[in-house]
Amino acid sequence: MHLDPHTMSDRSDDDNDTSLLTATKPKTKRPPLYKVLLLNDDFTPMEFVVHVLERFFGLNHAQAFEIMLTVHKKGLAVVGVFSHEIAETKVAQVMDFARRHQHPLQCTMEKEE
Ligand code: TYC
Repeated sequence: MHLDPHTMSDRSDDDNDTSLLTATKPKTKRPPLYKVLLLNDDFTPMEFVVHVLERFFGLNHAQAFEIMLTVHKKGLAVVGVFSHEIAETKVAQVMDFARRHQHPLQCTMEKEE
């Protein structure tokens, strides 16, 4: 008597618990990336936009001119993809530089899906 391993009083409770398994699953997710977008307007000079792209995004003159033309023709373009903190810094730098030169240039960021 009392030798059956599956009676309620003897059975341990650790072989049918999924919450422990899910709680210890390794997390390998990388942090999200953010696209920095430049928007077209009718007033900011083309040369100013080219300068912004060279100065804050490390593009050479030909690359900067090409992206500026894409924004001018299509309305916007992705000018780089960064961590949240770096993207915020780039947007702030561009917006501040444009404001100081009294140009209406707009720069925004959005999460990359
Ligand atoms: N459309 C502007 C012009 O014709 C040039 C321009 C390009 C403005 C890109 C903003 O993000 C921009 N002077």
